[in-house]
Amino acid sequence: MRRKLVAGNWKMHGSLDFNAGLVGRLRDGIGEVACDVFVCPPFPYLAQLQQLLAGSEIGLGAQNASEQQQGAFTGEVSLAMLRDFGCRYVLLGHSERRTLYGESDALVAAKFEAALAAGLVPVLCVGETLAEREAGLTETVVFRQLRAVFERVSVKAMAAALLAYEPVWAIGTGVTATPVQAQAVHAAIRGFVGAGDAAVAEGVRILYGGSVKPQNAEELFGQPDIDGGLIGGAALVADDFLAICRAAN
Ligand code: G2H
Repeated sequence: MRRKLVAGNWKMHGSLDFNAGLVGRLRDGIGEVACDVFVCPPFPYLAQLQQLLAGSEIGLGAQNASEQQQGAFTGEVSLAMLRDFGCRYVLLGHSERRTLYGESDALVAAKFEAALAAGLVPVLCVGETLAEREAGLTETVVFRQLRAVFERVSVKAMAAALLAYEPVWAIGTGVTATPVQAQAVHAAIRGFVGAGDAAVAEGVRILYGGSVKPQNAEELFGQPDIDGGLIGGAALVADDFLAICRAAN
């Protein structure tokens, strides 16, 4: 039985005041939540969040990291730095990184390998665009993104990671994949991992991301291969995020 998990991806939102208010409300409500929860603020707020979350059940993650350990890489943030600020998780290969910032499958795979080596839990994000879905290429694209990672690490390594399926056409658009559409891809992803290692596939948690809201969370999380969610917009509204977390109970 896989324990459900809900993660908040704040993207490029927040301020010192906003974060303090949001985390205060999350801490007040987290007692009614039974699943694992973590939030990923922008880099400059990691230190603030480390303090705000001290002693709480809510974990801390980052939205990206460098595959390099240190050196002349202007603007980059290392995995060791994330660890210094209490991060346990790191999102990698989010579609906004892939499409807006040109991150390739190979770069995401290098980041994934580096995150495991640094002792963080990488959250590998995969997903297809609308054009790819309409061309019948959903599995081709998602499997290609997974294969790039398995060229660098063994399938067994996925036991220490999380997966997130995020159809690009459902991200921030208000359009959600139907539970049936999402379940089909989640099952395919689990099958792909299972071809390498059945036990790892059975244990790995696969989150769904893309316009998850309190109104659709319960049905999505009720699907057999959907183990929780990666939440963007709704993670910025305490009542909505907590309702989504409770839907995973
Ligand atoms: C997908 C998701 C969080 P949203 O990007 O990663 O965002 O819930 O706003 O679609």
